[in-house]
Amino acid sequence: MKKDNNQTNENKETAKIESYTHPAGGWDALKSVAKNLQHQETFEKGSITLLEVNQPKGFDCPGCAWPDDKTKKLFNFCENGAKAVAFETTSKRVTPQFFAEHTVRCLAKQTDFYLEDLGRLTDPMRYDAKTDKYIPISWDEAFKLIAYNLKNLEDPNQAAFYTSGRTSNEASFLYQLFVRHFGTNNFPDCSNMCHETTSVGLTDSIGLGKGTVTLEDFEKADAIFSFGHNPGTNHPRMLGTLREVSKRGGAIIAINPLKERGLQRFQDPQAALEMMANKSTEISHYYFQPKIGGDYAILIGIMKHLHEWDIEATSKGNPPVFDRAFIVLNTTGFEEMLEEIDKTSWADIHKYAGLAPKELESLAKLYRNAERAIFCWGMGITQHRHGTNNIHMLANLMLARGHVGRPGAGLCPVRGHSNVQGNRTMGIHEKPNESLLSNLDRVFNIKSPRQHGLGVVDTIKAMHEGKVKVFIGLGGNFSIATPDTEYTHEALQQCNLTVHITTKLNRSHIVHGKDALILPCLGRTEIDEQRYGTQSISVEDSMSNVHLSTGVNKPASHNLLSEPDIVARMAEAVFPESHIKWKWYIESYDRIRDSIAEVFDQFHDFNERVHQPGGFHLEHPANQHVWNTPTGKAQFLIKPLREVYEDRENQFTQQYNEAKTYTLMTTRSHDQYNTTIYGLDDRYRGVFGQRRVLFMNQTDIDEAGLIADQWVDIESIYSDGVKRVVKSFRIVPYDIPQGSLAAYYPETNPLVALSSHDEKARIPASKTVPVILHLGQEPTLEEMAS
Ligand SMILES: Nc1nc2c(c(=O)[nH]1)N[C@H]1C(S)=C(S)[C@@H](COP(=O)(O)OP(=O)(O)OC[C@H]3O[C@@H](n4cnc5c(=O)[nH]c(N)nc54)[C@H](O)[C@@H]3O)O[C@H]1N2
Ligand SMILES: Nc1nc2c(c(=O)[nH]1)N[C@H]1C(S)=C(S)[C@@H](COP(=O)(O)OP(=O)(O)OC[C@H]3O[C@@H](n4cnc5c(=O)[nH]c(N)nc54)[C@H](O)[C@@H]3O)O[C@H]1N2
Ligand SMILES: [Mo]
Repeated sequence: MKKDNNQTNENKETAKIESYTHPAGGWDALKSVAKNLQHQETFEKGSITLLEVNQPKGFDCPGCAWPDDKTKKLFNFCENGAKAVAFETTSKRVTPQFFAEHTVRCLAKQTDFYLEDLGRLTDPMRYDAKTDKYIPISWDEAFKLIAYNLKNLEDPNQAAFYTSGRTSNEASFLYQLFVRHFGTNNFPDCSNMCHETTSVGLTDSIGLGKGTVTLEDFEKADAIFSFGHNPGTNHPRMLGTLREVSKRGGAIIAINPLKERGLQRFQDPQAALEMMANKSTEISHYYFQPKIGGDYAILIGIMKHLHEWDIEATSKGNPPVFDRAFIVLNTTGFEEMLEEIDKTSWADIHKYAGLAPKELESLAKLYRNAERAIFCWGMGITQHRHGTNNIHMLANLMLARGHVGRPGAGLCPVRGHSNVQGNRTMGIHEKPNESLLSNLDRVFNIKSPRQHGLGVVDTIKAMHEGKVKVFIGLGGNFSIATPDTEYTHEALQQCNLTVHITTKLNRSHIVHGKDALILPCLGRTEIDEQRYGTQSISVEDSMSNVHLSTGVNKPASHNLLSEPDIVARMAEAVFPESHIKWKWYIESYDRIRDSIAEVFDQFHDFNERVHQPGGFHLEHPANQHVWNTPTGKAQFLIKPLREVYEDRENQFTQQYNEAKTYTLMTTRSHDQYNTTIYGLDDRYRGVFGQRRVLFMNQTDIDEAGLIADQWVDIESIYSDGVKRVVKSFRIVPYDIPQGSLAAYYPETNPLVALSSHDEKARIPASKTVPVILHLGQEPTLEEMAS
C-alpha cells in the first residue's frame, strides 16, 4: 500500500516549530474549521449541518460536554465541535470493496490518522482468518454470532461490555439492562480513564459524583480556579464563558505546568467586533506553574495558609477565614483534617508542590479573598495515582469556606465526551448501587447480578489471563485509548470474539479477537428513522442538563443501524424468548424514556420534560445541603502528604537512581479528539506538521547535553521491571517546569504501566509517567505507523 505524508505522523514539508503569538480562537479557528470541512470533502453539507449544532431542534454537539449557552442564537459550536461534525459528515466511505482490497495485516501498518481518515463505515463486517480480510455479514448473522458466543460462555462474567461517552442515554439504558439481564456488571467505560476519580472522590466528599455549578454561577462568581485542563483546545466554548467572567472583572487563575495559550488570551469567533478589531480578551490573570502532580501539595498548602490566617483573624476578633457555621451544620471530619494539616510541614509542601513559597501564598490569598469561587478541573487533576485524593482536597477547600450550595460558587469538573456523565447516570457502572439494581429488578422483573464487575484496568488484566473471552465495545477505540499498549493488544487478541459498534475504522478493529465484528452505526448528526417517525436521543452535559438531540443528515449508508437498535437486536438474539420487548422499544424511543422514568426518580415525566426547549436540569442534592454520604454530612477527607508522594516515588525503579529521571504527562494536541487524529498541528503550542514531539524545559535540555530538534527515545521506568520504550521523539523547548515533560497520547500509551493507577478509582496515571531519555534517531515510516 502506498504511503504519502498524510499517512504518517509527520509531514516533512510542513513540519516546523514556531511559537504562536495570536490569541486562542479568532480567525485561525475559523480558518481551521474551513480547512477541516474541505479535507473531509463536505464543505456544503458540513457547513449547513453546523447551523443545527446545539440548536433547540438540532443535535447535541459531539465535541465535548460543556453546556450550551442558550443566549447564543445562530452558532453554538466551536472549532473542536466543527471538526467532529466535519469528520462525521465526511463524504468519504469505507465499503466492503475497500475491505476486499486490503488485508488486516496491511491495514495494521497504517497510522491511526490514516485509518479514521478513510471515512464512514457502510456495512457490517466479519473478520475472515483464511484471507486475513474483513468480509460482509448480514446484521442477523452478526447478532447470531454474538449470541452464540455469549451463550457458550461458562459464566456471564467472561464477557465485558465497554462504553465510550458519546453513547446516548437511550442506548446506554438498554445496554446496561441487556448486560445485567445477561448476568454481569462488567462495564469498562471511558470514564475509567477520565473523570472516574472525580466521580468517586466527590461521592465520598459530598454524596454525588457530579459538579455542583451551572452556567449562571459563572455569571456571579468572582474567581474561577482552573486546575489541570486546557479549555482552548478541549472545551473551546468554555473560553466564551471565561471571557465574560474576565470582562466583568472576575479573576481567572490557572494552575498548570504548561503555559497554555487558550488560558492566556482569547478572541471570540462569535464576537463580531472583537474579530473585526482583531482584539482579544485576557483570560487568566494569574498563572501558576507547578511540577506535574504538585497539586495535592498545593491544595494542602492553601489549606495550611487558611488555617494560619483563621487563627490569626479570630485571635484578633476579626471575622474567621473558615465558614464555621456551614462546617458545623453540614460536615464531619473538619478538626481531624486540620490536625493532619498541622502535622504537615511547610518544607514538605514546598518540596512537592514545585511553586515558590511566595507564589503559593499568593494563590492561597486569591482563594481566601474570593466570596464566590468556582473550582474547574480536568485530566491534570484526575489522571494521577493520587487523583481521588486531589478531588478530596478540592472539595475540602470548597467546604471549608462554605462554597458549596452558594450561588456563584462550587465544584465544576469539566467532562470530556458529550454524554459521559449521562452514561453513568443511566447505570453504566461496574460498581452499581443497590437502589439501581433493585429498581431494575422491580421494573423489568429480572434478577440483576449483585457482584461488582470489572472496569477498564481489570478488564484488560482479565482478558490477558483468559478470564474474559468476549469483548463488546459500544463506541470508542479501546485498543489505544488504554494504557500499556503491547499488553492490552495481547489481551484483546486472546478473546474469542471482539465486537465494535462504530462509525469509523480504527485500531481496535485491526487488533482483534479470534473472531471479530465491525458493526457500523448512525452518528449523532444523522436522521434516525424508526416505525413511529424520526427519533431523538437525549444526553446529559457536564452541568447535569438533560436535553434532546435530533440528527438532520441523511445517513452515511442505507445499511447502518442506530445504537439503540443494535443493542436491542443483540439482546433479542441472546434472549429470543425474553419478556422484555426489545424491538418494541425501538419503534419509539419515548418508550425507552418511559422506562427510564420508572427506574430513576429524578427522571419522572421524562418525556414531557425533555421535549421542552432546552430540556431540564438534574438538581445536585448538595446545593440543598443534602449529603448522601454514609454519615449524612459532607466529609472532610485527607491522606497524609508524605504517603501520597512516597507512593509516587516508589513507582520509580531503584536501578535508575543514577540516571536523570523525569515525570511525563501524556496529553492532547489541538488537532485530535482522543484517539481520532484530525491533523498534525498543535497550533497553540506552536507545533506544525508532526506529533512525535517531547516538550522539555530548556535548562533540562542543556543539563542533559541535548539540543532542540534532537531525536530521543523515551523509556518508562516502573518498578515492575518491564521494558517499555517509544522511539524517536523530537525535543521541543517549552515553558514547563524542570523535571516535567509532555508528549501526546495515544503515541505514548505504550509507556503507561497498567498497574500504575489511582488506588480507589483505578484510573491509569497517564499524567504521571516516570521516564528516562536515550539518544534516538529520526523515525522510519514504519515506526511512525506503529
Ligand atoms: N479537541 C479536543 N477536545 C476534547 C478532547 C480531545 O481529545 N480533543 N477530549 C475530550 C475528553 S474525553 C476529555 S476528558 C477532555 C480532556 O480535556 P483536558 O482535561 O484539558 O485534558 P488534557 O488535554 O489531557 O489536558 C490536561 C491539562 O492538564 C495539564 N496537566 C497535566 N498534568 C498536570 C498536573 O499534574 N497538574 C495540573 N494542574 N495540570 C496538569 C496539561 O498541561 C493540560 O493543560 O477534553 C474533551 N474535549
Ligand atoms: N495516555 C492517555 N490515555 C488516555 C487519556 C490521556 O489523557 N492520556 N485520556 C483518556 C480519556 S479522558 C478518554 S475519555 C479515553 C477515550 O477513549 P474512547 O472513548 O474509547 O476513545 P475515542 O478516541 O473517543 O473513540 C473514538 C472512536 O469512536 C467511534 N465513534 C465516534 N463517534 C461515534 C458514535 O457516534 N457512535 C459510535 N458507536 N462510535 C463512534 C469512532 O469509531 C472513533 O474511532 O482515552 C483515555 N486515554
Ligand atoms: Mo475523557
